[in-house]
Amino acid sequence: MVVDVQNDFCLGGALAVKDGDRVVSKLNRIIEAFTKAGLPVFFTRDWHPPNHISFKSRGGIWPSHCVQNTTGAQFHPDLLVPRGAAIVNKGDKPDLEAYSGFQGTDLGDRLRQLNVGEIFLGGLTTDYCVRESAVDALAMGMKVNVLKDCIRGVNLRPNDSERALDEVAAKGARLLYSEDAMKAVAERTRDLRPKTIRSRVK
Ligand code: VGL
Ligand code: ZN
Repeated sequence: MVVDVQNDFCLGGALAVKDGDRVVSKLNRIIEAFTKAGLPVFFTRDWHPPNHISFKSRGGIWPSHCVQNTTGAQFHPDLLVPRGAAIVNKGDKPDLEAYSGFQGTDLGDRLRQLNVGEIFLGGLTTDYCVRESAVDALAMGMKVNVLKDCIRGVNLRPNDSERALDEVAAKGARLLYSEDAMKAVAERTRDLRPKTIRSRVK
């Protein structure tokens, strides 16, 4: 699950987080590995109407960001979004804040339909959408892995990201580096690959 890797959360964006862009190349490697292994990858998008309740113009805490169909709402130009990838829009109701990719979307249903019992999570932002998505996935009973080198936070208060990770870990999420996630996924998909391909890989 790739959370909100959108221009507005990256350098020069309306709600740029420090080093937001730096998650892109690492996420691309894992997106490619999952795609090659035939594993589903979901991309969430913060997708606000121009009058969204979270904006300062309406008394919220954020500058206007990720407004539907603007450049700021587009995925980072270097993010690898495979053709036909599953994209989930959230926060698209004017009067509802929705940080989690599960809130007000069909993501939970889609994962259940695919029999997904475990997710690997990265993207932006650690202290809001990544945190809340992880919490909701845990509440659904899924095993949750947070890719700790593939996330960056807003940090309105200096330690918000750290606290967010402590919170999700306390609730049962595993925090791991993307390298180790790639190894774990390779291990577990090896036996699923057709024999002809397996022998070629050696
Ligand atoms: C987010 C702040 C405001 C996020 C969304 O994607 O984490 N953060 N809206
Ligand atoms: Zn937002």
